[in-house]
Amino acid sequence: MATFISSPATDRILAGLRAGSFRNIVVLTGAGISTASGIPDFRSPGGLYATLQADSLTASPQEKQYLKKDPTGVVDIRIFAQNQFPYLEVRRPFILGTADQKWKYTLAHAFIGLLHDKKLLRRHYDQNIDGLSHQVDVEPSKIINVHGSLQHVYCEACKAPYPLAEFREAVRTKIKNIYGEASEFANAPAESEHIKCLQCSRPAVKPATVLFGRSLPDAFHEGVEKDFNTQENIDLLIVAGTSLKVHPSAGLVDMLPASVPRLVINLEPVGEDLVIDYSPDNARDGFLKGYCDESVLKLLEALGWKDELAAKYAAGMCDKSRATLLGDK
Ligand code: CNA
Repeated sequence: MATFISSPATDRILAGLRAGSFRNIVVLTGAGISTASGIPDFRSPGGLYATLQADSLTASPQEKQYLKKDPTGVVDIRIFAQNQFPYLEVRRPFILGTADQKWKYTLAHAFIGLLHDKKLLRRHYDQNIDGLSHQVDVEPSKIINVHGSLQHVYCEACKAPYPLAEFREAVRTKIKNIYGEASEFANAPAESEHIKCLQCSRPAVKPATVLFGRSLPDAFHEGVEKDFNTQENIDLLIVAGTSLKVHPSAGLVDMLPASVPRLVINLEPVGEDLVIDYSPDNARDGFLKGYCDESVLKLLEALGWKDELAAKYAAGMCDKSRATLLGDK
């Protein structure tokens, strides 16, 4: 259950939203806004890092050893540059599931859509690569895919693009399944085979997502310049479903004047090192502890926006979020 504890900060944020005085809202999101759709995050107990089976990967003994010690290596350029397989084998169901449009947006995505409908959304900085933020009707220029997207594919070595449909087919037919017979994508070759760049022939093709050790897209820096370094002030920052462990995106929470309130919606407190204040009497930082969808529902009810959101977004959202919204759990 989400807890909606009244505090000076949450009261101030709710009052501002009700009165329509926040018209330049920036939202920073992470994997936790998508977990209701069925996509695991990285750092929770059932997430990718905790469940990684390094021994099942096509990798050298040294690489396996490294990944056992540090599972983040699977999304790190240092491993990918020497071996394409750990990334592609781990990401195979995510790549194929996205191709099959398996996952639908959540209540949290719909809430961001509603902010946009109400002309209150200045920008959505989305660290997720699942594309769900584009399923709600938000102008593409309002969304910054901080860590890239699965919808584009390129060669990590020479940057040449690779056709999306051909890449998905190559992942289906050339990359082995490491998730057992029960996986819905179990139909796979017994051994993995490289997917090579059509231009430079190197086995470095992957979705255009940002690996650890790589720079963020220009769109991120341009957005920060437009949103954070101008006179036209952001008046509310909402941070949802992110551990705030990945920089530089996490640093956005620390780029605003102290007068700008911040609302954190997450299972646990995050960003204390970024000076988010969780003391109950602080007037700046509000905290809605619990599942994003449940906290968003409480927000919608407190604001009287629930019916408006349901009318537009209930039909298209994932089953779990729809059940939360409509109360049929
Ligand atoms: P993370 O580090 O895994 O943190 C997720 C945070 O969300 C944690 O604090 C969790 O406690 C919290 N959380 C999980 N589920 C919920 C929920 N239902 N309600 C509220 N809070 C929840 O993920 P971050 O996004 O912070 O890390 C950034 C990485 C993760 C980015 O590079 C992403 O590309 C990457 N990632 C993306 C996806 C996706 O696209 N859906 C999935 C997994 C990882």
